[in-house]
This record gives sequence, structure tokens and C-alpha cells, in this order.
Amino acid sequence: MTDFFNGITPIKYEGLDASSDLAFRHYNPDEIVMGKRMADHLRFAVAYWHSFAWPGGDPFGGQTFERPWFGDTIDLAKLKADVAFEMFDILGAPFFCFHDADVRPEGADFAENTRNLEEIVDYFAQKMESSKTRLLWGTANLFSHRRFMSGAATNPDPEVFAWSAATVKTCMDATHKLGGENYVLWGGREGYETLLNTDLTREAEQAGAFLSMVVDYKHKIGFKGAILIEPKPQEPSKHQYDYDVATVYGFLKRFGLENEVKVNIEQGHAILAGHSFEHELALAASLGIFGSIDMNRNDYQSGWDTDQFPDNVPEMARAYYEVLKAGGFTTGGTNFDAKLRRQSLDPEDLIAAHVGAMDVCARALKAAAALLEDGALEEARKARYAGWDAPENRAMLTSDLATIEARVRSQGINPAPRSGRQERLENLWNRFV
Ligand code: XLS
Ligand code: NI
Ligand code: NI
Repeated sequence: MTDFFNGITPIKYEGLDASSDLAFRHYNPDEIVMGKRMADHLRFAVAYWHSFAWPGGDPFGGQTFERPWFGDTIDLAKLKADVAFEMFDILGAPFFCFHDADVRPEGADFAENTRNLEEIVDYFAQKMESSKTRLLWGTANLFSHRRFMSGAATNPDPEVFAWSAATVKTCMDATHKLGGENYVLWGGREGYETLLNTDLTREAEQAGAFLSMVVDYKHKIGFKGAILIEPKPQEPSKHQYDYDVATVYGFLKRFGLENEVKVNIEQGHAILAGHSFEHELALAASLGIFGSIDMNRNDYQSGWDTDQFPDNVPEMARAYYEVLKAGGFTTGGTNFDAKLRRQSLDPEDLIAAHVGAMDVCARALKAAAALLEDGALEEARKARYAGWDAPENRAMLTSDLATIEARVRSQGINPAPRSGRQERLENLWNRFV
């Protein structure tokens, strides 16, 4: 035991009458929602990087957090792991997620990086024997180190491509060894700063080849989890290739990977792309590539990926409605890719942030489930398209323009506009949230 969370005992569900700050008021892991435990619906994950590796900097100032495990040695990396697993236990968090660079010290070369990663992976494996927390996903940090400044897979320098491919292999091995349920690729530097020095054609070919190798390697090692791409339109690059769900789908189709790779959709990234979160979720589900979510919000005024813990139940309910409609998570889950504000220095802040986030997710899930079970919204949606159930109407979809023209003339078709009933549906929605 470390003394970092000294005195904080495991968080319990105490309902609305809870007197303590650090109690669940809505998240009751064993409560059954639509036939399934709440914990199994939500599948919460703690993000290692924000909670344990991020020093609290912003563009105008450096580190604000002083954590006893900060520093680049194996012993400190193990202390960090000790504290992380203590927090997972306190929260009853079913999952965590990590990048290689979050968990191991940076080595002098590739071999040392790999040795460091393997030593920490063994340490995690040992801890996971007695912990209930599993690995939702692993990933490689191919964006922080200066070698990645011009991209990883899409770098003009083939040596960076090689380093990146080799690193992803080691991170897939690590994820596989720890029983991870997904492997994520987020390409923060896969994009460009200026088109003046960028060859889009080459970079897309490199990205396609890279992802194909990731998929091949998954099958080679027998990794049963999902490969997920996390779309984001920009930041840190001016333009990122995995802009949004639609763009990622086009890329997957182009390289024949649409049945092999799904998406991890982050709320804040959807907003940066000019979409709502539920738009991205609904589209991914309809394209058959919905995988997992990062449930962290941006500040709506700052226009930056501020990675705040979620707090907006009505918006989140729209998201979980789409998740439930898609049949829920299979390998995916709800990752809090969220960090404290840099003034939130206390260990209690880290716990409270997650407790609050888990509670608002539970409220949103319950509201979405109630609406789905009620059925009125889906009935209204169905009724709106009911005309398409008639065989002569459906037949138009495999017909041709001239035949349809003849039909319009002979039947005297003259459509009468009908209400979309948006306000009534909004009123219905608001009765549940
Ligand atoms: C950054 C991304 C990143 C991914 C994992 O904006 O959200 O944290 O989730 O590399
Ligand atoms: Ni993000
Ligand atoms: Ni993310």
C-alpha cells in the first residue's frame, strides 16, 4: 500500500441520501437496466495518462501537480502503477487504458524502450492477478516525442515509419499479454501543418499500409480484441487525416479494412469536427464500425480539446441512447480520457472527478434506457418512414428514373408535406431526462 490516497476507502453506492462527497448516488453497478448490470452496460475505464502521467501544464505554465512517482525511472514507474491500481480499487473501476509512454520510463533507444515496457507489463500482470480491473485498451504514444513531430505512419522519413511500426508491435504484444479487449490508434500527428511541404497521396498510402500491417499482426498473434481508430479533426496537427467517423470509414473502405477496424469516438473530438457526439455514434453504428467511447467533454467556449470530466446529463443521455440502440458495447466501454483542472491538486480531486463522472454516466444511461423501453420515440421514427413498407414504394430503390416518371404520371403522385414533429419529440425526450 502507498499512502497517496490515505484514508480514502472504496466508494460505495449510497443512493440520493448519501451524505459523503465520495459516494455514488446513481451508479449502482449491480442494478439491472434493460436486463443487464449497469456496470456491464457502462464498462468504465480510467485513462492512465491523464490521471497519473500528466503534470498539470498548459501553454502558459508548466507542472502544477507534485506526485511522488514523477520521474523517469523503473522504480518510479512501479510506484505509479501501485497508486494507479489503488485508485482502480477505490473506484471499483472495471477497466483502465494506457499508452506505452504513460507507464514506462523513456529509454535511450528502441531496445531499452521495449525492455522497460515489458518490465512494467509484467508488473501490471502481477497486479491484475489480485485486482478486478481489466485492460479496456492499450495504445502507442506516437505523438509526444520529438521524433514524431512530422507524423508516425505518415512521416516523410521511412525510419520514423519503421520505429512506429516496431513500437506498435510491442504495444500490441503488451495489450495481448494483459488480455486487453481493444487496441487503439489515435493519430495526433498523422496529418499536416502545411500543404506546402506535404504529399497527401504518399501519406495516405503509408497510413493504409501501416493499418493493414496492424490488422495482419492482430490475426497473426491471435488477438481477439477490436482494432479501433480514434477520429479527431485537428489538434495537435492543423489537419488530421482521421477527421471524423465518415472520413475514417472512407479510408477503411479504400484499403479494404472496413470489416476489420472500428472506431473509438470521443465526445470532445466530435465537437471539434463540428458534429454532435450522437451524430458520430449514430453514423458509426449505421456503418457497422461502432466500437468504444471516450466520454470527456470540451469547454464549449474555448474551442480546444480540454478533456474535462463529463457533467452534462441531457447531452450524455443522447449519446447513451445511440449506444443502447446500437446494441450496447461489445468489446468497447466508457473511457474517461479526462484530466483534472490544473488547480485540482489533491488526491481527493482525482477520486471525486471519477465518482462524479461515473454518476452522471449512470443518470444518462438510465434516462436513455427508460426512453428506449418506453418506445414512443422509436414508434414515431418508424411511423415517419412507414410509406416505405409498401412493396410498390420499396421497389423504387431498385428501379430507374424513367419507370418512376411513368409511375408519377399514371398515379398522379403529388406529395403532401407532413410535420416532422420535432418539438413534440423534444418534449417527449425531455420527460425522460
Ligand atoms: C487525444 C486523444 C488521445 C487518445 C489516445 O486527443 O483523445 O488521448 O484517446 O491516444
Ligand atoms: Ni482527445
Ligand atoms: Ni481520446
